[in-house]
Amino acid sequence: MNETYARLADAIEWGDEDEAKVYVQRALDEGYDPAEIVKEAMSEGVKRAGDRFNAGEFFLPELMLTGEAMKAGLSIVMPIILAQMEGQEEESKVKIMMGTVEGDVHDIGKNICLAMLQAQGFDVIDLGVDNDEDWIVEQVKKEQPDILGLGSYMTTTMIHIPPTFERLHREGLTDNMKLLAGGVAVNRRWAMEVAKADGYADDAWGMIDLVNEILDLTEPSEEREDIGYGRGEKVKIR
Ligand code: B12
Repeated sequence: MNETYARLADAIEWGDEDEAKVYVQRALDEGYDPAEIVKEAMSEGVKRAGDRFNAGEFFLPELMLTGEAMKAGLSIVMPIILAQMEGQEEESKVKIMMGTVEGDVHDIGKNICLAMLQAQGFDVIDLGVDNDEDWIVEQVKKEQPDILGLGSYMTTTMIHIPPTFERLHREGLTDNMKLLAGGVAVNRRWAMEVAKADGYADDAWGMIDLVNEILDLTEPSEEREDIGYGRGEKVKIR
């Protein structure tokens, strides 16, 4: 890892908002790719903070600082990422709804996904955080999205995804809607085999590719490890 990325990862890990901004800006000034800055340096910082939490070295206040430092860094780099994406795609009528499941308030990753989907011209609906099954079903009936993405970031909340998906199937709401699962608690195998999702992506960039493939807006890619794509049929766009 280069010197600037190393400092940026440290700033996120140790929850220093000011340094996070300084090193994001420095990485940009040094010509590094904005997406790579998020994926390589910033994600490494949050991962390390999580590892320290697991090791009993960090507690909730430290995680909060890490979250704030991540947001501070993102406030500089995301507008650039979004500006690069805008105008590449036509406005689309495809509606994508996303939220986190019951008991889960981690929203930084979900918000990145939504911002990038919106920049790609999709019509996005943010369900916010901590959505219980009944609420999700009600919102799906009301908004009739083409794609629903549920995020879980903790092993204690991922259990809500399979019953919610099952219920949406049972109530006949998935004939014209695809279901995606994601978030740090979820991996591809669990999403596809246990939750029976139609798709999984391990980051926001993968999610954009996945959505485009599901909607048949791009050619199918080679078999990839970072995204999963299920049931096969394409969504019929209303
Ligand atoms: C910041 C943080 C917090 C902040 C959250 C602030 C916020 N507004 O989001 C605060 C301090 C509130 C918090 C609280 C807690 N946290 Co916390 N937190 C984190 C931390 C360090 C970073 C999360 C983050 O923002 N990552 C950065 C984003 C960009 O990455 P991402 O979320 O993975 O999102 C990307 C992809 O997953 C994907 N994606 C995201 N959503 C979706 C959805 C779909 C459908 C798809 C396809 C893709 C997709 O795209 C995103 C962008 O590329 C993680 C550690 C980690 N390794 O992630 C722990 C972590 C998630 N927290 C953890 C824990 C335990 C907690 C607490 C229980 C701590 C406590 N004792 O109170 C509470 C629970 C709060 C609750 N009820 O939800 C644990 C969970 C462990 C587990 N059991 O699984 C983790 C993993 C830390 C660890 N131990 O390793 N946390």
